[in-house]
Amino acid sequence: MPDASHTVPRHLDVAIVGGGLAGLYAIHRLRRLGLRVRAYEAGSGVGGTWFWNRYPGARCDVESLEYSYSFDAELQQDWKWPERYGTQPEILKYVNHVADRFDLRRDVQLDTRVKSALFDSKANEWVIKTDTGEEIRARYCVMAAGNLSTPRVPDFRGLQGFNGKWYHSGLWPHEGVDFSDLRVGVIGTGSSGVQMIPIIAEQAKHLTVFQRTANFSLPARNVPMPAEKERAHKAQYPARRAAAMETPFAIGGYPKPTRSALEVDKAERDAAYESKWQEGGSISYLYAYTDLLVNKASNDTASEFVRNKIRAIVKDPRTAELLAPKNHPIGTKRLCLDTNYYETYNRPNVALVDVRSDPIDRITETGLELESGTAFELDAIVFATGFDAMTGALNEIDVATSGGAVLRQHWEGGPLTYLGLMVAGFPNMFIVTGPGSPGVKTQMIASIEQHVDWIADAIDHLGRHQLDRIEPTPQAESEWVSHVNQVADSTLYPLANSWYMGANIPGKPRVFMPYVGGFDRYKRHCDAVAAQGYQGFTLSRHETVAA
Ligand code: N01
Repeated sequence: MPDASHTVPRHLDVAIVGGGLAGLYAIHRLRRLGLRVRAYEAGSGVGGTWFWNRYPGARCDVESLEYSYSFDAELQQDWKWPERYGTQPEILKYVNHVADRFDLRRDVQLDTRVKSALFDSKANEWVIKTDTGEEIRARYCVMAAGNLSTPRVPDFRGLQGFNGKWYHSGLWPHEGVDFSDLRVGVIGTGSSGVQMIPIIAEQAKHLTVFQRTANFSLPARNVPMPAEKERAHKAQYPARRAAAMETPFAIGGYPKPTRSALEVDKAERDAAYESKWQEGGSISYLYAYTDLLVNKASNDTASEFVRNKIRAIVKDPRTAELLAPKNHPIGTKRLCLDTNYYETYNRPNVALVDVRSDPIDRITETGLELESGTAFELDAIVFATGFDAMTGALNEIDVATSGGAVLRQHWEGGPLTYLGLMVAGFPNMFIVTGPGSPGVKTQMIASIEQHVDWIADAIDHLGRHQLDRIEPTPQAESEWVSHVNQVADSTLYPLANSWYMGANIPGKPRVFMPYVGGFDRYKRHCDAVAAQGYQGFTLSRHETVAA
């Protein structure tokens, strides 16, 4: 690691934290304004999520023709996605192609973790320090550090003494892992667990899955990209992208539902669910009726349909019942997509263990032990236990101001933002797809582009009006947080203990973090705020003192 502790600070217009999909687009977009920008990335390569999450079976659960950048017409025409849903290696290849094609690499500094960001009010600059000892001074700071980028291994006793190897889905070794002939334990059955379990089961001598919460999963129905589908999609790409902007999930191609699930009889409903089940994909299923995420009785019909599918697929009735989720409505935890997930439990080398009724007590030298004393011999343990979502990455950085504000303290009771884009008391710091934004509930790249475009327009607006400081008013922030909560409370989302609520991290405040009013509504609101002269923000000019 270079020791740059004695080098002079680097001066930028915009410092970007993160070199994933958001950081890269921010470089591209902000450079076009003529700004000096640079992104700081902890990994040794670009790609963020897709750089780190290399576990077996890692694949996007949004179709690739949608889950891709829209900002360049030629890029989206040229790139050929080989399958309906991109695998991690394919998506990482795509991100690297984008970095080269738009000459972004020269402004990404790899192997550099941002440790602190202090707003120097007098100089009107963010002072950023890295683990390489560098100091960067920038007028604006864009936090593009990701929502699911702080992997979390539960605090089990004994892990350090485990004789086998252990892994976390989000920190997977680049050289891959060979589980042949091993007794493997996977802890966690969220999106990552559901994707890796069928593949590890094929390799391992024996696989034990430790499940705390059964999750709903639908078949992805991945296929090689049908040539005609690709041709038709690309022929209408701009219109399809525009149509996606008018949907709650920023994903186009699904007919808008018009009826409540309770307006039709059971036979018709089940036929609709069956057709969605055969089609594959989560949005399609949740879009079957207008009210699946807001009306518990409607949701029950969709939940029970999937539970019955699980009962039909899994041969052992006790295992099937354990896998059939009963403690949350379908869609209120992230709905998983899988390939042969439930079928995997019919394999003779796979066992499911319920760690809700009998939690994991400790990791032993040779495996793990439950509170009841039941022990499992394991050669490898995989933690598919998720992330300190949405706030983890920012809270790991010491974000503060010279006036004494500290972000961790400001967010002690849960994250507070205005539009998910800025925080009161922290001027000139923007967040991409942060808490209070719909990002994680949408096609993420669409949200990234919308957020970064909004941020770029705001910075441009300031420059054109000889202004150099923007921050939300405390009132606008508090009203937005109330609105986010009200919208969440009008849905079924709060009924689940999900990472949306911070529920997976012991001690984290239980606050519903994403905005679930829909991407379409959110975008219109952001546009209106900007059109009304950045309503809810204070824009000002500061006589700056040279550092
Ligand atoms: O993490 P998760 P993930 N003892 O938090 C369990 C995105 N993503 O990495 O539900 C036992 O969803 C925990 O149990 P519970 C996507 O947005 C996308 O799978 O808290 N178990 C849960 O089962 C996704 O939602 C893609 O009771 C423990 C699991 O670990 C997000 O990333 C693929 C435990 C964690 O599930 C996170 O997904 C992968 C403990 N002490 C990820 N602690 C695609 O695009 C936790 N668990 C397809």
